[in-house]
Amino acid sequence: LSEAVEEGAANLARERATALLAEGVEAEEVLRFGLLDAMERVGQRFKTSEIFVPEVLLAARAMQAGLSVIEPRLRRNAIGSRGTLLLGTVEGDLHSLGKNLVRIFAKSAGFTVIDLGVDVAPGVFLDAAKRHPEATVVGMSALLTTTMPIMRTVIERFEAEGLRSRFRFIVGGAPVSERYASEIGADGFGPDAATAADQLKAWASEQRPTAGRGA
Ligand code: B12
Repeated sequence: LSEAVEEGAANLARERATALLAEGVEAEEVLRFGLLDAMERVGQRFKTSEIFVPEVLLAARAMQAGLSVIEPRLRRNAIGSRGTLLLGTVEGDLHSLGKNLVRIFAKSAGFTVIDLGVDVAPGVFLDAAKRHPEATVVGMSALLTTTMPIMRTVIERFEAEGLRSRFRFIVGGAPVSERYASEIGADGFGPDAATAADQLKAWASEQRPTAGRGA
């Protein structure tokens, strides 16, 4: 499976992921050793200019194909809705895989996820917040150092519109750190999708944020 992902062979990735599940391999193992490790190697080869954007794009498609096969298994423990998360990759940024994993893990932890997609402008997060009064968490993904600052802009726009106190903000993506998260006024950071889901669960078991927090 990891070879199929590295080679960007989406159909093969789908077939192999299906076969692994049929053989009884756990979805979490397929994710870790079949998909994430492969994408890690793709990242390394991209960094050293051994491969270029088209190959990375094909690998990403193959990873997405594998992800869609294991998604129902990863979600099998879902237990009704614990809350609603607005999720998106920020404006100018087209990286979707990490965000999609956060979506899958959040859903399997029992959250309803409104996935706003990639290249999400601050105004789109705001509109979604207004359209979904049940939402209490905003999750933002950024994979580029040039798009990370948009996360701060989003939080500032929520503050300006008086919506900040309704939400907790959780941020993530390869260049994002705990320190950066606190610098921009986010409430949480997730180095990976599993940690993100743990944070959501911890917040869900607490009370909603009180008015004025994070101002
Ligand atoms: C795949 C990929 C692409 C694909 C994306 C396809 C897709 N559909 O997503 C394509 C080919 C489109 C692409 C394009 C570009 N890319 Co690119 N890409 C990558 C690559 C190789 C892997 C990223 C990935 O999907 N990883 C797998 C996922 C699962 O991991 P993840 O995203 O980090 O997510 C995990 C955590 O970060 C966290 N997480 C993620 N989001 C969130 C959100 C929340 C709320 C939380 C809590 C947690 C969380 O949980 C996730 C799962 O555990 C990285 C290399 C790398 N090491 O990251 C470069 C990388 C991010 N890309 C890079 C660059 C430069 C580009 C381009 C500018 C290249 C170009 N010259 O055009 C363009 C920019 C396009 C744009 N405007 O967005 C650089 C960024 C450098 C920088 N410092 O900013 C990197 C680091 C590669 C490098 N070393 O140079 N890329």
